[in-house]
Amino acid sequence: MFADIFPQVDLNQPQIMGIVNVTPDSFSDGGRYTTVDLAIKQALALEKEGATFIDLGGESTRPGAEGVAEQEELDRVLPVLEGLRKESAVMISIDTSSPKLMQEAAKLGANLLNDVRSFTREGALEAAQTTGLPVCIMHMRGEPSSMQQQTTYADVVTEVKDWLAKRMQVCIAAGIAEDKILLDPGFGFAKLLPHNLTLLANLNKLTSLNRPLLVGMSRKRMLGEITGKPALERDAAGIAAHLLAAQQGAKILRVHSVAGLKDALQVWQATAQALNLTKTQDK
Ligand code: YH5
Repeated sequence: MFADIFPQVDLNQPQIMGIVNVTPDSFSDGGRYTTVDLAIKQALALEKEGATFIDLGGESTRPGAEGVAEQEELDRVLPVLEGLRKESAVMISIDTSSPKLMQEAAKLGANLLNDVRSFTREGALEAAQTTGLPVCIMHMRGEPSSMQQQTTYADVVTEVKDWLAKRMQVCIAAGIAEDKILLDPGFGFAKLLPHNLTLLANLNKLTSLNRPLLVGMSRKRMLGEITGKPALERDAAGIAAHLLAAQQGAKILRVHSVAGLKDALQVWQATAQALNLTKTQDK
């Protein structure tokens, strides 16, 4: 159903996307080298654990975060992309809203443009279209700095679904092929815990948009609110949440910690295979 979007990756099976944040550098040249090198090492380690995608981001979009200067974002992300591309054939996703970074990243061999602002910045839609790369559009309201002041929904599942359908049509009208679009409900973006839980419980309803679903809940506040645990102790909760998403048809699972989720998916897939064998024996 979702053949041929990415070379060598079958989106009919759930895939794991490992998150690599290219964190702020120290001002010394040595600091920048270290940051780039560490980010590449982190990406290769996540690939070894089972990630088929790496999401590279140079801007914090957590609730309340302010934007980063565009040139600084380019300076953070591009050296990591260039270095990782030399060392690995892993699918590289670029988490950015910057049209300039989208275009430069495409030249350096990026495989996916992942924009939490869904290509709404001036020139972003055109930039994305020009690259010819697949794009992920994600539900959000406003900006990360203000989104948690816009959390009123009558029916969150229907509103997110209709918003994604509309935004997909805007992308198609701008010349982006429908079969290059991925969709994401945007867990934690302009949403409170009940909205996030309702979306997770009803994620299967988004599959009728007939596009691959990407989801990211890793270490987010919703998992903290459920478990009472701080960010770095939320990975087990994240495994459960992403497995629930995969069972409802999510195809790319965006996480900080890959190995545990890989195991969980293998247990599910082995069990599903056994169920098929049982059904065959039954008839
Ligand atoms: C996403 O859902 N999220 S950046 C706050 C946290 C932890 C994690 C500790 N980019 C998504 O991961 N791209 C981000 O509190 C994304 N979908 C897509 N497609 C936010 C993030 C995070 C924020």
